[in-house]
Amino acid sequence: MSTRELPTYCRICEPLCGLIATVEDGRLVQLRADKEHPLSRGNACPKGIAFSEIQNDPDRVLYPLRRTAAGEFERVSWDTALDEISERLRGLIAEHGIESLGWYFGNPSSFSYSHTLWMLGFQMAAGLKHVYSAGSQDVNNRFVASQLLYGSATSVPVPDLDRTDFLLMLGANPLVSHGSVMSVPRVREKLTAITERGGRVVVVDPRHTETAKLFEHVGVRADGDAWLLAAMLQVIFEEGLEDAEALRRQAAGVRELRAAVARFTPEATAAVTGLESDRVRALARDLARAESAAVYGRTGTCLGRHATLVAFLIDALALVTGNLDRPGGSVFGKELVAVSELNARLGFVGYGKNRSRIGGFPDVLGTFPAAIMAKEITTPGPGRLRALFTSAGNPVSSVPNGRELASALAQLDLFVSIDIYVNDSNRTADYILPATTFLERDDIPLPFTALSPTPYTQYTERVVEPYGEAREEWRIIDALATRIGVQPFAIGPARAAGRLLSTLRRRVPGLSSARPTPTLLADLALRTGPYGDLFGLRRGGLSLRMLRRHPHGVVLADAITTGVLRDVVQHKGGRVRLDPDEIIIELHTLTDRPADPAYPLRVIGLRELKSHNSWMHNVELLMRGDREHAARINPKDAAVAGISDGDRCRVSSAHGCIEVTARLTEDMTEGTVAIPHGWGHRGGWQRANAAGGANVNDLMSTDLADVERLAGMSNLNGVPIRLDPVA
Ligand SMILES: Nc1nc2c(c(=O)[nH]1)N[C@H]1C(S)=C(S)[C@@H](COP(=O)(O)OP(=O)(O)OC[C@H]3O[C@@H](n4cnc5c(=O)[nH]c(N)nc54)[C@H](O)[C@@H]3O)O[C@H]1N2
Ligand SMILES: Nc1nc2c(c(=O)[nH]1)N[C@H]1C(S)=C(S)[C@@H](COP(=O)(O)OP(=O)(O)OC[C@H]3O[C@@H](n4cnc5c(=O)[nH]c(N)nc54)[C@H](O)[C@@H]3O)O[C@H]1N2
Ligand code: SF4
Ligand SMILES: [Mo]
Repeated sequence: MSTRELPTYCRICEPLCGLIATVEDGRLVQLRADKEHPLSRGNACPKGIAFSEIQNDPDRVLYPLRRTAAGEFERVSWDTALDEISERLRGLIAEHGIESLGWYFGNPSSFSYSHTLWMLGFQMAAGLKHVYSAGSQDVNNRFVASQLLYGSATSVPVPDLDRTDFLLMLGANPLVSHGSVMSVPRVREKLTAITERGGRVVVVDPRHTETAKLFEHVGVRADGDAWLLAAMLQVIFEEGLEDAEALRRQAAGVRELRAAVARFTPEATAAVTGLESDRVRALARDLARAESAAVYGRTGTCLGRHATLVAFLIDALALVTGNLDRPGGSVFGKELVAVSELNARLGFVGYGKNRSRIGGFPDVLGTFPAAIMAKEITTPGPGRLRALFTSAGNPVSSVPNGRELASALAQLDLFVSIDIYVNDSNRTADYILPATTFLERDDIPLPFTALSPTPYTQYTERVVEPYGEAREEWRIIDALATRIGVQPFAIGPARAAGRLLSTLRRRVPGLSSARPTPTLLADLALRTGPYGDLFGLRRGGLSLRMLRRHPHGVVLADAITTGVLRDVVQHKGGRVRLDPDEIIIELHTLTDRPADPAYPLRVIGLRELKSHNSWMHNVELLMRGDREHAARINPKDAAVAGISDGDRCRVSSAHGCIEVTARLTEDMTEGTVAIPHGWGHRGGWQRANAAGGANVNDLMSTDLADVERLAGMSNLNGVPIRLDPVA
């Protein structure tokens, strides 16, 4: 028997904690935290450790599955599956064109460089239009705000946690989520260090969260952030607290922004924010006067009705107070691979290059709002979505109006899913193709270096061979593409990458393999990137070979370099634009949702330590202790509705209704109810199915008017609801 201990890293969420995998005869026996990882230093959460149960889960899909006429799944060979799928694809493309083909890629895809690269290569080479992702339920508003501010969608500032004196955090709960759109192992320590050195952390959240309990809490009303941020800017301008020097140096359009926020006094906004005007005024003054301050917002600010505006105002507030691109402020990390720069030059993906057939929404980095996917399937006419692939996604559970989507999926001519489970979406797929887990593939976290206040990276080989017949997504995409005559990295804008590759192949010994592979592309991108070894020209620079010699990861710098705004901003003149029409118009027209006595409360999301979106409810270690799906309700709201702790209650919105257990807690501000997403399972995962609960997204709307206009964000927070006791 051979036992090996292999360093790798966790790819469930963004800190990417170092792990040690114990492998016996090709099987994973255990995962534990890696003490030698330079940043996570022996820290990992229960989900990371419990991933061994997913790796070894008997419910995993390990062989290609085909759905029979009776609706059951049967095992088929890879060749059968790929041949049949591509034959049907060729038929559909011949009859309806490539526009009839679409893809939805879910959250775990962003933790696999090879999946992302091949997906993008295929999308561009095939000219796919119907591309959707978890991004419209997560972060696309952030990219659009960056496009408007900086002219560069992929340039996103992160809070400089190690040096800041004041962190204003809106709609984020890093004590549970472990941080998002910032890659920070041991995030709790980083946050408490701020207050330990005399600084402040202020958490703006309708719920008194785990994070808010450690620091200062501002209990904003759900979806009130745009008003709060505008009011803070109003106070700062009115009282002359802005950093005039920074504005002169960095910004254009200050006057217009100042005029647009003038009506948002703390008094005028108090009813919408639920906050006393004195409190908002003091917060604005304190932020402006802090030695340094960072402003950071996450999903709580991304899923309301004004998500792009809110993301925009978050950075505007940092800039106006002189805290953008300076130590301790909101800072721009250096990318491991110069994606933003390359994209600025070659224009691979951007914002508003295309419009969706339904609703005319602008694309965000090549993707359309997932909220319209169902209507794109069911609405007849040219360009109708007829064949859909999902990879690493469970959209029925994660996008608004799950029931509508489930019934639309059943109308597809062809539905293929690449996943590790039969989940709540692909249970009606024609084929399910088994993907490898992250332990079964090599990886390098390409996008995350720029999001880490301490820049670092790590390369890992696979630690076990794929179980059963599981295959990496890129290989599946490659095989399908080849069979329908599409070559990722050969056509369209991707040709540039292909050309670069063939030039380098001629010059660099060892780069001679016939087809590009992810490892080859990653090595190339890394070596020619900002930290790269430039094929020997830069001593100590990065290459995969160098990273293989440091299997626990490499810290690349002590801190993010500041003073880089000129390089970040792509607008002519090199200044941050504070007055884009889209934003100024929205500020002028901003109105609160009219009160509806039928739905007096608002629902928001909630993440729990032992859940991960929809896909870790099959893990025994995480489900112990009778976990159940529950709505968190303020006791006063519960009393009005006639509901007691532990009761079953009906939650209704104008769009649907679900039943869940009620948990009364003073943690909720009055008027707001929190319900986790990702429950109510009907997949092939036995324990998850048995865990009960409901799909909270059945309450959410896909009406075009409810999809945020600028970034196509789904409205999942602050949605009006009513509570009723269940008889
Ligand atoms: N109401 C409400 N809805 C929300 C949110 C919310 O806060 N409130 N949050 C939103 C957010 S931020 C997100 S990111 C989305 C998530 O939305 P999705 O990405 O659509 O859904 P997940 O639950 O992450 O499901 C991931 C799927 O990938 C599979 N999987 C796991 N690892 C791999 C792998 O390595 N390869 C492959 N091929 N498959 C794999 C899992 O089995 C699972 O089926 O949900 C969104 N929905
Ligand atoms: N344990 C665990 N960790 C996770 C995940 C998970 O499912 N479980 N999911 C991962 C994913 S995909 C993501 S994107 C990240 C998300 O990372 P975070 O955004 O940090 O995670 P959340 O816990 O959703 O925090 C959002 C907070 O916003 C608050 N909120 C809701 N509505 C509003 C509002 O209108 N205004 C304000 N100001 N706040 C509001 C909620 O109460 C909540 O505390 O977490 C990742 N990490
Ligand atoms: S916090 Fe947990 S789930 Fe996230 S990367 Fe670390 S170990 Fe994995
Ligand atoms: Mo997410």
